[in-house]
Amino acid sequence: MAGTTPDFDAVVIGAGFSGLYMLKSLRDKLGLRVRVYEAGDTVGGTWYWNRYPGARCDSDAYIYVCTWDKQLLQEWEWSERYPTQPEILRYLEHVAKRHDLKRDIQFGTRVTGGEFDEGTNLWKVHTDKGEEVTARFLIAAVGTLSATNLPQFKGLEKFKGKWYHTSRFPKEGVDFTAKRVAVVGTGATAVQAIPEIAQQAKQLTVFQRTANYCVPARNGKVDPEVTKARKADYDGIVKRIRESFFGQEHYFIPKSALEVSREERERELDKRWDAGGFAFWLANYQDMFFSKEANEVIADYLRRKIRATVKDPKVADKLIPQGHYYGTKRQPLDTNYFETFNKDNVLLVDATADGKIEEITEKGIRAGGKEYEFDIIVFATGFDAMTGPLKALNLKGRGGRTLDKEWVDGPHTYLGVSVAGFPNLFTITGPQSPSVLSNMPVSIEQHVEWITDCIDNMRKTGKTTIEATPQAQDQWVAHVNEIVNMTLMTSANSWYMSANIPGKPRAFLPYLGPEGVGGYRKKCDEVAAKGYEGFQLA
Ligand code: NA7
Repeated sequence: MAGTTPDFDAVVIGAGFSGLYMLKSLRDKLGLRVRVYEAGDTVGGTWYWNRYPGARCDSDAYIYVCTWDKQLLQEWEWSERYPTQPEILRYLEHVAKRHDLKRDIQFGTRVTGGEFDEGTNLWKVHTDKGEEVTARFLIAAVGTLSATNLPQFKGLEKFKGKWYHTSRFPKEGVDFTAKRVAVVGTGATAVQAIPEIAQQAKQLTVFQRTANYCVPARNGKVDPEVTKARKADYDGIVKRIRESFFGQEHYFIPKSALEVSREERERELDKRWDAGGFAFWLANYQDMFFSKEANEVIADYLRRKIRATVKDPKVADKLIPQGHYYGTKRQPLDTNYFETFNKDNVLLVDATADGKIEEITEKGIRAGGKEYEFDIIVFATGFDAMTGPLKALNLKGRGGRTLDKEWVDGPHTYLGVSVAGFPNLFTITGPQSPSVLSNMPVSIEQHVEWITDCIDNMRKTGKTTIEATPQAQDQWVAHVNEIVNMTLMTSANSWYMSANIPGKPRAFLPYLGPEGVGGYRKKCDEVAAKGYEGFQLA
């Protein structure tokens, strides 16, 4: 019966940036009864789980914030350009306290399943604590990089030392002093962790499958005058990042990298290199993501930087990326990453082809026919990105359909916020929305506000269910793919392309719209203005 009163108006899964704001909006703006389930024992999401050495944000802190709390924008003082994990966690704790959010969050509880009941039009949600509750709306605020990818290395159970995945580090930390340590992986996480671990460990061996184009973070204190000016201009900043391409104050150079002189190009690249951060990636020549030739001249600049930094030319050769275009894999920001390979206690193992990791042994890792001995192995092997955390919820939509089956060839969503056949389910920063290709808080806030308005609208118009139509979903999926197929992004074996997980169907996971997050926001607003075009409301 559609009239049955549910236990909650909405269940929100996850208490990171997105879950906290979703709770705040539904509870304090709309007055709904909301329950948040969170597997961790406090708030934070990504910033609760990722405690590895060197973990820090790599968007500038002044835009990696809850822009919905204007007073806090003025009050909070970040200690550095890119705050560390503990500092961001403190910030989110403060947000939760300030808005009295914890009273509606049940911690230490993982959602293990959910079914949409077509009789009552309610979601029935199950947890690992044996609870079963009903809710009108189910909102996945589960994050995009939260399902840990631990490759199935043969023999891991035999290893006598200690091993950790970067996304599940112990709270008390790990002491690497006088230890022989392996790091497996060289993505953005490893690039942050390796220089830190190398400072402590007796010997650090890095197993690299794919070398990455890293650019310097240039972390440090922010000039107080700059901070003051930013605080005075926060309304302007928020407007600009919301309308921007990547949710950042970065803008492409409106020229081809090939139409300018070498001198001019070097000057522009130097500027971005010296500024540090994502400017090199996201504020480069506009054809960098489209033209192989334009991409090549920029990649050449980065290769020269690696050679200039790494003393041993053979090691430099190994650290120079091969086989993918610059920018098509997630940009790691580094602080002394390449310099670290100049240290006597650091060894780089090329874990491709001949040096492939064969197995974990009692003593360490066998790769390329050779056994390396370790006290500690750190797996910085990433995540089953974007679709992984959603599939892990074991949701059943109409007719018992599952995301596993519906997404057998990659994600199918409408706007990345809704899935046909799963009424009243919303996915914050879900697959096929800008999400990981943007500054996350900007995309999170856009989705939360859109979902809040949608639910408010449904209440005012007396609707109980909303679901994407299969036609609108098909059109959106085609649009997402059509746009990205015009770029170089699809050529890389990146996690954006689902290529990091064996057997995961190759598909581009986020949305790279022609006008970025600004254009995507406009599109979502138009959908709402047209009475939720592409959705069926009942
Ligand atoms: P990433 O970027 O997925 O990096 C994982 C790394 O682990 C990467 O170098 C992988 O090589 C490597 N990897 C994965 N599986 C294996 C196996 N089986 N053998 C050897 N090496 C392997 O994850 P991160 O945690 O660094 O970053 C994820 C995001 O979190 C980051 O982009 C930010 O948005 C925050 P590959 O490149 O796949 O060849």
